Amino acid sequence: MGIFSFFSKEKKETLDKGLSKTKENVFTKITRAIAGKSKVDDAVLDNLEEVLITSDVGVETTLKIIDRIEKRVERDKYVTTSELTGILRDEIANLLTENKTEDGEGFALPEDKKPYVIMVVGVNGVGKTTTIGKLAYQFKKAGKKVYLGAADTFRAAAVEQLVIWSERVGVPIVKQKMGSDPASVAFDALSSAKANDADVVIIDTAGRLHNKINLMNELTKIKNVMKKVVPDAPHEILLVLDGSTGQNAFEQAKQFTAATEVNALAVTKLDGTAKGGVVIGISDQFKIPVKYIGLGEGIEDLQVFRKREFVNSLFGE
Ligand SMILES: Nc1nc2c(ncn2[C@@H]2O[C@H](COP(=O)(O)OP(=O)(O)OP(=O)(O)O)[C@@H](O)[C@H]2O)c(=O)[nH]1
Ligand SMILES: [Mg+2]
Repeated sequence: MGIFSFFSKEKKETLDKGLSKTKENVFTKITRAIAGKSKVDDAVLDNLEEVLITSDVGVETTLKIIDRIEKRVERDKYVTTSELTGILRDEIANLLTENKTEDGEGFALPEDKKPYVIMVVGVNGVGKTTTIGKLAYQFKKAGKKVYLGAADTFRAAAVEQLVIWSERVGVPIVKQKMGSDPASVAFDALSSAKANDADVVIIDTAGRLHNKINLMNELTKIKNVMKKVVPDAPHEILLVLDGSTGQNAFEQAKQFTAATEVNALAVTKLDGTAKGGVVIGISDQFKIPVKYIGLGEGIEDLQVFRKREFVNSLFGE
């Protein structure tokens, strides 16, 4: 695979390390669920169901997984409990990769959309600005010309935070003063990006406004203004979710996808949480692909979500 090997040893280490708490949690529970049992029977399956639900996989996805394992146990007659994690890993990976979107190949951008416009949305504190910084770094590393737009004008610190990322990565940023119209910042950012022949422009937005209706109206306004510069923009509306909030992330995904045309998801803060199972549920239940996962605060700690590698890392290979 040479230079096109997207899953290097370093990336695997970051993933394994990031998911270690979730992994530990899941393994401890599974060990408890099969204690004293040599064979996978109904009682073990009941326990397993509880393990998955309490690991934030979500009820619907858990039931699908249990159903698959039940079928397998029926087919194979005698399944030992020592085979269980291997089976779990296979069945979850199969479930996620069946009839679903392909995994992304690295941090790629479509060639025919220039500038490719990414609008980043999500409630406050989930990791939007950080994800933008990490994404900008990856795109730049891939040789792309990147522009940032600081359309979170709600707080002064928000603009400053994105300025710091722009300096760290070494990419231009378009900003105005705090309190200015976010749509106007987006307009300027897209205009500059277009005039300078940029490949990609990433727009930060506020997660907190006076209320939810305001927030949604503002996002609509930003979107509409973008179209004046790039008619088919935004190409990507990336919803950022904080994985460490578990089922809450699920709820946010439901609400946002109902209110805006989100077409990509990023799940952050998977390091330092035992709730990483939530990615499995989100990936299974939303038609929108999980494109990126956040595994730390560092510039390198964003990865393209690859289903099988994720499951392999979680359940050991
Ligand atoms: N451990 C960890 N921390 C993260 C990750 N992503 C973001 N953070 C941290 O989460 C905090 C909030 O991140 P921000 O990027 O400021 O979140 P935001 O969505 O832009 O927040 P607002 O602008 O207030 O809406 C920061 O301290 C980040 O360093 C991650 O993947 N892992
Ligand atoms: Mg922010």
